[in-house]
Amino acid sequence: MSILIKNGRVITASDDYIADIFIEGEKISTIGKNLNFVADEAIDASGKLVFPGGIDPHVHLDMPFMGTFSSDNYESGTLAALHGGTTMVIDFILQTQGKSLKSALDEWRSRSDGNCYGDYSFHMAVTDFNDSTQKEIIELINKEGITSFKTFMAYKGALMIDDRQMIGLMNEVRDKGGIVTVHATNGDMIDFLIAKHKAEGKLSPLYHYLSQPEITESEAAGRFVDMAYYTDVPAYIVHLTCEGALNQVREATERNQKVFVETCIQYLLLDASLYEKDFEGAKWVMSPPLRQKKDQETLWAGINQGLVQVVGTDHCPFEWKKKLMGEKDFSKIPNGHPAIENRMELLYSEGVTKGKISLNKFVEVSSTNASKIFGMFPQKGTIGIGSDADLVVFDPETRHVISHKTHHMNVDYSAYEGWEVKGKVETVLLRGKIAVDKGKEKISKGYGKFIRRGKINKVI
Ligand code: DUC
Ligand code: ZN
Ligand code: ZN
Repeated sequence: MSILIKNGRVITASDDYIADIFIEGEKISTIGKNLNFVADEAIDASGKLVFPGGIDPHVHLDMPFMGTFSSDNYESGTLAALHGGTTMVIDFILQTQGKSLKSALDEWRSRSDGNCYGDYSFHMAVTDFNDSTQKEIIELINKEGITSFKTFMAYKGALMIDDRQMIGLMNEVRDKGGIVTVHATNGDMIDFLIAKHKAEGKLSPLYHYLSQPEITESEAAGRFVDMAYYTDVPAYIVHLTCEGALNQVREATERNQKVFVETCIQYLLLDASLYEKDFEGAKWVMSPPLRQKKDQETLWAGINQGLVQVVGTDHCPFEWKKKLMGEKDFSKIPNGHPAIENRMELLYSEGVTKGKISLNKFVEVSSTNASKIFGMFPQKGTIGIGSDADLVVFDPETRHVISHKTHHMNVDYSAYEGWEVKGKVETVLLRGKIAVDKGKEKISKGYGKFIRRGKINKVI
């Protein structure tokens, strides 16, 4: 099977030119001007952008959490991702405290195997680091191609590890060639504030926000950065939201330390005033919570300063009836919001068309850097000879409105309902196959493949 994409404006993290792209099988085989190749299929991309398929390295599909499961499974979640131009996701396996990493991997595979439309990988969340967990790290890296290890500094009693475990894990992961990632918020401070607000009868979604002030994140980010410095492990902070936390990373650069940072689309675009909408604010109850306008400015600047390398989603949707579990107590609202389908178009529309980031930066933070940081480059995340033909043909002019009535995510509201975006995903190719064309899926469930990842470098 071959496909010729004609006359597109090809955008990578570093380039911007008009060319034809010839695809044979799953790979890009030739890029050039006026290619006179005979192909099984041709796509006219005149006037369109062609960029690498998005990589969202932070999603939670079919995840058991807070007494329920996130409402997108591997089928609906990866299909919605493709509709929005994201061809690969990295999901999180959660170890159950007291059990092995292998048993968690088996459990996650039982839900994901054969069910994905898009390509996927896993981060392994280590929630119980002990002598036997330690022995499993090398196996995951060398045998399974799972090279990133997530830690939680919050959610005590379920997911959180203490600093001693963190140091042990960091040493092991550094020695075996992986990367440690973190949900960096201070779990004890947050638990104290949640208990205080509940005791005072303050139970609305606003108090979810007020239980996780900026200091709870900046303190944990600083502690994590220090531990990563001490152990010299490749390190990555997920869903960083605020000025205080980014300043910890900024300060670390002064001692020549490099820590990778991901923010998520919601922290760039939405702010905490949404928690003032009474219970409707539950739509945006997530951890960390939305912050303030000054934090959005810091994050956009951080992207351009090279301090923030990745924009993900932390996609973790819950249907409205599940959010209602916390109607009388904000601490019972399942944390998370839907965005897997909207990330690329929102980032293009709000970032590129409004002059906040360049087109090259858009590609870098939505795809290329995640590929480099998590050991997939140049197979994924770029347009190059020999790379997987994961491509988006994008109409930069068409305007459309986001709505739960038209999205493909399995959730009955949109966190961006009514937002008008400029720019629309038109055709999406995944490993040389047209996966989505003008809103219609062209592949079947099971086409999505588990991607084994390589060892991690500290520099990208
Ligand atoms: N935060 C969320 O909002 N949802 C899932 C997990 C997390 O850390
Ligand atoms: Zn998190
Ligand atoms: Zn998450």
